[in-house]
Amino acid sequence: MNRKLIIATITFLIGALLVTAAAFGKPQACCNISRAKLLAKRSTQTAKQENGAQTATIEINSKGFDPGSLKLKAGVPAKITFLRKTDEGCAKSVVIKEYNINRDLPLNEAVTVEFTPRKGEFTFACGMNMLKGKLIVV
Ligand SMILES: [Cu+2]
Repeated sequence: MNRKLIIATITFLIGALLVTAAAFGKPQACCNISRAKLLAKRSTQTAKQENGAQTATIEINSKGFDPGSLKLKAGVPAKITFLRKTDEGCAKSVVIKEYNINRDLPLNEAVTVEFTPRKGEFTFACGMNMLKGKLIVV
């Protein structure tokens, strides 16, 4: 038997188990929103390319950040607008550590952050690092 294949299969099974455990694990106390609910609406959106810039809007609703992940192009200035539409939960600010961004998100007020992304994956999160979303830069 191919040993590499067996190891790959076992690794995959353990990974799948961990993901399942995370998805159905206990809700985090911080945000009053269960993990299952958070994962229910995890969509990916691609930023709109326009006049040498890229734009997108991320809402904060009862399900957390929506979309949960955003695809961006590396090296193109990005203007990402965050709009918090709920007083539920704790996403009253947004932090993108790698780009030194930390902004308050007043209720129903659009807040646009600007940065030029580099290749890689980056997390955006609430101020307590509980609610999270992902930037996928290619
Ligand atoms: Cu939080």
